[in-house]
Amino acid sequence: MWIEQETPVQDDTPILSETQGRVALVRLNRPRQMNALNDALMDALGAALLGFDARDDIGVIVITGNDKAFAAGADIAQMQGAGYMDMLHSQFITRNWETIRQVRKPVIAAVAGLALGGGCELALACDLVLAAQGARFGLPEIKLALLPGAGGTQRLPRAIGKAKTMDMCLSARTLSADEADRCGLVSRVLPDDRLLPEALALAQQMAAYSAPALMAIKESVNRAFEGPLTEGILFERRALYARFASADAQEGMNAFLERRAPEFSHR
Ligand code: CO8
Repeated sequence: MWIEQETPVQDDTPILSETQGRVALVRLNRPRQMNALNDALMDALGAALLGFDARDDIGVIVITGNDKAFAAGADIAQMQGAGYMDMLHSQFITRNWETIRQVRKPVIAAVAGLALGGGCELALACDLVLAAQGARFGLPEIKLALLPGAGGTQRLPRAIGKAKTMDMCLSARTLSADEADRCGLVSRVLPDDRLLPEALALAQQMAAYSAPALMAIKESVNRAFEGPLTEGILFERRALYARFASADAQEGMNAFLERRAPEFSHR
């Protein structure tokens, strides 16, 4: 039985996690602070993601928040009073956000409520973003005289283009789920009460596919954002060739031709 969708009771645990089958669900759990992303939460999230990524019995990870907030951004109370040297020496953001980039398995963000600032950037760092109809996305750092610092100015234009990114970052305008969907920030929009069930069902569907094939696709798609097209195409071709060394690809093709369901060993 998965954690219910309503706002969980806050305790000292900044994230809650559980597994069912080959799917791990990680819930951000600072409801009284709208899931503001302090160090304790980001440390715990990074550890959970890397832990699930290392497990052979987990294929897909889902990150969610609660009905009101996926996450309302960096914890402003934690940042208040910090100076440049504090940021520099403590490697603010770098110290506990880079873990997300190390995760090789697919990560789905299931976003209800507000995804603001670092919360929006966290969703952008995931591979698929499923949004509840009532979700809102924004980068309101300009209101604090700050700027998005966890990839927002870099990942967002790659996802939705310069015009919408400038609007969001310079005016702090938030996007509805439907507008975010039209822009390409969101993979799918779902009725509010269907968000988590649909996200988990999608995760179960994906987790039944070959894990190394999923990882190869994720790695290859991410290459599209990191270098020239020629290099990306070459990387993709090599990744395809490598699939032919896998038991799963042989099984997938055999099963198709034998008109039966494949039995993947995730090898
Ligand atoms: N940090 C800390 N506490 C927060 C945050 C936050 N980002 N957002 C909300 N809270 C707290 C409030 O202080 C309040 O606490 P309390 O009850 O103790 O006073 C509680 O959550 C509820 O908030 P509100 O009373 O304000 O609730 P409303 O429904 O009226 O408003 C909003 C909700 C719209 C989310 C509003 O709280 C808000 O605007 N929050 C700030 C959003 C924001 O500016 N986010 C960007 C932060 S900067 C950032 O993310 C930089 C990114 C850098 C990378 C990330 C590094 C970790």
